[in-house]
Amino acid sequence: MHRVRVVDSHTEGEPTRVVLDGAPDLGGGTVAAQARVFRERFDWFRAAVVNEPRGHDALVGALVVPSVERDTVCGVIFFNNVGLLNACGHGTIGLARTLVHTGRIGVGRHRFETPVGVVAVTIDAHGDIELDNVASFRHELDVAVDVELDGRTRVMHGDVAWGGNWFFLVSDHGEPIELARVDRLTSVAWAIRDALERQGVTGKDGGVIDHVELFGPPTRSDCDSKNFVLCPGKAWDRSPCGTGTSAKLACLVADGKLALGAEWRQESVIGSRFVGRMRAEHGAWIPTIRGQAFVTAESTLLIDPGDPFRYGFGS
Ligand code: PYC
Repeated sequence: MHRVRVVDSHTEGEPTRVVLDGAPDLGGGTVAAQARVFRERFDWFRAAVVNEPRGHDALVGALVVPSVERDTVCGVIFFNNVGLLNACGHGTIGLARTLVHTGRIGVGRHRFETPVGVVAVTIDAHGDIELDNVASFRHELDVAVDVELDGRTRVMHGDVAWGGNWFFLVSDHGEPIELARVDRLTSVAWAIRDALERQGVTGKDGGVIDHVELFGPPTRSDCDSKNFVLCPGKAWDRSPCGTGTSAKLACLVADGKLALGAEWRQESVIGSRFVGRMRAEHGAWIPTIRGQAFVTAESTLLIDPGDPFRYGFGS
């Protein structure tokens, strides 16, 4: 029996499963190098940890690995129902909350190595966690895409931006951002993703835009905007998405709509919230995202060699 020790949490509603023990040895080196080994040789482990029958489509995994960057607590590789993520904002906040829970870190500032750079968290005594994300930027402004939806073609516009993952940020989709409408929002965002692929719209250096973010007016009086974020495996983010909010901040600052240091309060489709702000550092823009995470389970996953569905199904 293969045993995998995990701690589950949610960050503003979006679940994270941190793998603490029982993962395959990825051979050390940088976290980016370990992520390549994970992708090429151990996809079965990814599927076993986050997919059915032990997980579900919205669950994001976080594999704790050794790191090489100076002063880092550890490395982390995020993954979801279809593959590896470059980075994950809600997942980093969930990782920090989990490591507080296990006693590995406490109140203060801590650095983690990810495949796309070093990120840091600051944990305060009240439970809020602030993430200093990787440098974020807008790559392209107001790109028109022909979206095939409801049997016709609609032109929509969006910005291409990086916040640790590649995002297409759309405001002229015409859809109310409501929890009761997530199936419709998923169809719209997926159709936009198809259009990006058909038209060859990518991030810098051909980076695949695998997250689509739809914006609308906030429902909460203490927020500036509400979003719906569709992730690469067609699951929607319950939180406002840490990397997605970072990409949004980059666009707002580039447009002159948000001053450096000013707060942006991003509501999610379920009504949770991240508070973000941007600062300039060494010629780059570094977003800070604040939110809360809560531990929901400590468990040991069992992978039985005799179980025909031990790695899930369909992949
Ligand atoms: O919070 O960055 C994030 C994220 C990415 C995918 C799901 N959540």
